[in-house]
Amino acid sequence: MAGSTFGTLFRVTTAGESHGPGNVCIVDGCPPGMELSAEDLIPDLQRRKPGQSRIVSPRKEDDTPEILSGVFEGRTTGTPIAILIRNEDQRSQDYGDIKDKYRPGHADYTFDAKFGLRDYRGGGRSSARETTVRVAAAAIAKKLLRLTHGIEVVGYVDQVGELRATGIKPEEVTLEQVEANPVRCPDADMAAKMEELITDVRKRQDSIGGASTIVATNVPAGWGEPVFDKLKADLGKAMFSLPAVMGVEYGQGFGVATARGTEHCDTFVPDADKAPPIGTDTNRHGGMLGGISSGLPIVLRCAVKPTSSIPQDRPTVDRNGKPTTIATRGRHDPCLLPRFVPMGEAMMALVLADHMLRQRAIHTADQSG
Ligand code: EPS
Repeated sequence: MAGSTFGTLFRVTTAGESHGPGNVCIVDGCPPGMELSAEDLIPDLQRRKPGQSRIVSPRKEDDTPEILSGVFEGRTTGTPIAILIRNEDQRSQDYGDIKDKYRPGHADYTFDAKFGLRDYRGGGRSSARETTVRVAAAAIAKKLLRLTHGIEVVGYVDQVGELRATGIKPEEVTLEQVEANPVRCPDADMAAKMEELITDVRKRQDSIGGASTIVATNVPAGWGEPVFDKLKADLGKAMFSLPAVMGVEYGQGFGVATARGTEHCDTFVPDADKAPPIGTDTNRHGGMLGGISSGLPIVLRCAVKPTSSIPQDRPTVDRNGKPTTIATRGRHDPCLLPRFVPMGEAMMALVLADHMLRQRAIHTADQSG
């Protein structure tokens, strides 16, 4: 399926649209013998689903996953794991008006340009609804990474519009801090301001962008495949495959453009907690050197654009290029960031699970990695 499969050894294929009967994924490559049930998938699906707070889409979905294959007597069998999540609260009539028009800034136009037709209901396959099954698949990846290496992947919101939480230490952020407020910003004071801003933007029938940092701790040194499948290349592809992501940076990120080498390059130091026993005193490199993990936390940050579906009337054109106006009715997120966090974590976990298996594959003889 062109473009719908991700990963090499830990491989995920998704199918489904926002207003069809449901979304499915097939996870191929999960090693046999790992305890797994639908319960393992639920916590992250609950964090991702719409209707969870007053600052996200009010669409009501349970997002209860059904595991259809690949698990026997509570353990993975090593065969493909199929997961189904049904759509339950579609309101396709909301989209009747935009059937032949293009939302500014939306994939409506490019889907039509590509396929010559599109499922216009709720954004079809370009909808964030598709990420349900990615998050389900990644819950398996997260469990595998935790059990084998103690790896934790945690994301958070650090910017909404002009409000930026500075001073957060990425590697110290806990899931509990992130989940303590509906914005998912671990700085509680800033989270309250961000929530107010999102509420205000929604009242004005507008939307707002922001940024999210995703961190993986305990990733051993050595993961990533030079040259085309470097960890930073695969993570970049993973993040850019999510709806609305416009930028990805690692560590010091775009700050490197003004940095001197003497300021940017982290100094190697002995670190007895690592194998090999080497670390760096700072982490401006974002946990990857040469696209290979260094043993330091992997830190990436995504810039996410404001939701393109806005209820205000705006100028656009129809399918024939004739000027008209458009207002989107649907139940849209005024800010994508709070629900972006589990999606970003999911893509990071899928990449890491894939590279864990790839590292294992090249070290079968010496059993390291
Ligand atoms: C979305 C539009 C909205 C959101 C949807 C993402 O869909 P609808 O208008 O049908 O309510 O609710 O998010 C989800 C349903 C979800 O599960 O994430 C979009 O255009 O991306």
